[in-house]
Amino acid sequence: KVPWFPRKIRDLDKCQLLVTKYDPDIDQDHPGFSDPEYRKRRCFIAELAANYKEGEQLPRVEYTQEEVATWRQVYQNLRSIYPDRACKQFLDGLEQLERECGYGEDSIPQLRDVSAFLKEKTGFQLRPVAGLLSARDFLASLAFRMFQCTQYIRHASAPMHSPEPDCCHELLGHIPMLADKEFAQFSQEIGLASLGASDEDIERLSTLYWFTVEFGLCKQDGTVKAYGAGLLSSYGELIVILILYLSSHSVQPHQDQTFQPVYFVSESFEDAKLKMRHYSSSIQRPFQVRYDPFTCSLEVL
Ligand code: H2B
Ligand code: FE
Repeated sequence: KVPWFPRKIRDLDKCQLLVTKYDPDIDQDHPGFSDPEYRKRRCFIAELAANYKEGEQLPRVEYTQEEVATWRQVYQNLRSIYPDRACKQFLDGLEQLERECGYGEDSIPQLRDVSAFLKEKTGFQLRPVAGLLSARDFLASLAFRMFQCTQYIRHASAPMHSPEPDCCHELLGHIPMLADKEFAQFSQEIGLASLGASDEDIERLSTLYWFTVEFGLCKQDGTVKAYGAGLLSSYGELIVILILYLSSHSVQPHQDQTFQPVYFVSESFEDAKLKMRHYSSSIQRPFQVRYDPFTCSLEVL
């Protein structure tokens, strides 16, 4: 039996299954675990996402001074090492965001503005999400060029690493890459491959996603550069990628708690895309899907 999957963009309202194990309410190692004020604030912002319905205006969040100060620290630290460590597509995307979308250390960009920016560049759009989304729902939204974005920010005591995705991870790690046409295409293709797939295939695609979109490195100009969002939003990881454990067939369970022990280095984006296509063609499904950009819906053949 084929698992249910969304056919039109409005169906993404039903793709909201969260994984709560890294929430500050549950994970004792979360830097905000023993800070009730932080948990309340995170909960308030997550609630905006939980109540959001497709087609509505994206909620704006009035960030506090403390939140902006955390953002500033993250931005300054990471921004200073990007020129050295990030791939060209990322740097190009980030520079456009700084020029055209108000990216900078002084304020946390609003999802509404970022979504409008991306829509013009690659057709990607954003919707708010209340926390770490299940792999199936997360991947399904990529099929519609929709990226589900958290809107709360990490705890002020740990600006350099967060156990769960937060707006620094999304806005700095993921968004600049989604402004690249080729990468946007790659992301949508992983999404399309996931629709109606078995739990085992979702697990495999999720691993593939993990070693590319989250922790991927690629060769550029004779050195190794980062394009994975988990690296680009974590100062420590971006620094230690010099110490590489190279592996090309890394199907390993991932860990969020510490740094990644294994990285996947691709020759180029093109190469990563071909490998992903090769892999997704091995997924057994009794149907084919085609995305219709005019109606933003799927044709199931
Ligand atoms: N949820 C959110 N909110 N942000 C992500 O970047 C994310 C996610 N990544 N859920 C997904 C899971 C990824 O790690 C894969 C598909 O499991
Ligand atoms: Fe991510």
